[in-house]
Amino acid sequence: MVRLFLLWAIAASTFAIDPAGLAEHAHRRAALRKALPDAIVALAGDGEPDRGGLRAGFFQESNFFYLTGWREPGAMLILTPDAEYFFLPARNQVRERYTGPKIGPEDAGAAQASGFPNIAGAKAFPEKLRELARGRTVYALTKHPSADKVRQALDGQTLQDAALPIARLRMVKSARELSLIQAATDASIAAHRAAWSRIAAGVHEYQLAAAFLHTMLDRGCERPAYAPIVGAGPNAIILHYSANRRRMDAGELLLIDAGAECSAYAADLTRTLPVNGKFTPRQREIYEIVLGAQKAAIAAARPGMKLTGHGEGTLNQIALDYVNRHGKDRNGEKLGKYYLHQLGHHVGLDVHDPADPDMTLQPGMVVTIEPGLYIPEENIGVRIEDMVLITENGVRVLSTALPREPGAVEKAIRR
Ligand SMILES: [Mn+2]
Repeated sequence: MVRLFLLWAIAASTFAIDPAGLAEHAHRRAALRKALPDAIVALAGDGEPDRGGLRAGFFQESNFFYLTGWREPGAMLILTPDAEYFFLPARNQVRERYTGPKIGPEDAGAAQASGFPNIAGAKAFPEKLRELARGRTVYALTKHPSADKVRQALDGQTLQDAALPIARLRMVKSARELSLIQAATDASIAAHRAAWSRIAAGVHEYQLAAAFLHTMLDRGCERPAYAPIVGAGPNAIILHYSANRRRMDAGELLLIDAGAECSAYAADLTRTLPVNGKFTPRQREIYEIVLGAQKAAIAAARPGMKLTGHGEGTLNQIALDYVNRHGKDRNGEKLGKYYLHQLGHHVGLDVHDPADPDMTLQPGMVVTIEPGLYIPEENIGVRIEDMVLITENGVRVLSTALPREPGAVEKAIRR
């Protein structure tokens, strides 16, 4: 009994209650309920990880986290046009010996910690959902495994996908979110610089990944936002290379695409550097074309533009056009065929944050702008990626503290 009491005391002290955060999560739920009048939304958070979870630990499903801020497994949520229902699993003393104390539906303090005045046990979820769903459209995260709990309860009723309505809310960041994204960006910049300090011929890619991970974890970030990409020479051409096994050599380009997740928010940054501290003339020429394409896209970015796709009014087209107007490959042809991926994506709780592809850029959105050129026959892969906030009349680049001009990059790694 004493032992359990101590565990609860620890739980109460480590589950930080943030009133500003709780108010913001409540505000988001209200906005979603308003966006879906006459419908209900039923969401299950991620469950307690079993065997697979040993590697990664527990992290909440990001839509569920966005709406609740809840960081413990097994919780469920139902939103109706005029009410909210929150469900927590009963406490399990055996499991708590493995994964630590949890807050159960009957615990004093559960309402204060969650911001939901009435909390039911998870066992009550199916029956409550059936009762509320009668004669109404039901939204759930239909592509996420947690929707199985909703399907089981509703047996045969067609579900609408809640992903897009929630994505439309997630696309525009609050002031609080922007400060967390800036903090994740700053930690990632420090971690990139730590990796840069180890660049030298003979060093392995994983040693730079180690320096990146050490610095971001040391600063209190939870995990990398994605597997760090450290690719030298031919590996710089592989877009999502993450084996990080190669020994880098003088004369090669090195591409580092790595970002930290801090207080649940992601950052995503890429730089391309010369292993021996000096670009060859051809490497520098391609680098400057990619940088020029990025600057052209950043200069044109403002509300009303589209980030991806083709045609007038899209930043991706502006970057591609720039590439096609500058430089040539070995056969004297335009470089556009080496521009392999879209210009960027939204960033937030997820490194590839969900987005409505039909929506144009609006103030408060955070996106990456990351043109790249990948020329296998020349062993040249260059990508330059920055985090950009869309403002009322343009953009603010959140990652200017990480050098990107070719001379500044060379200077930063020269020893
Ligand atoms: Mn990216």
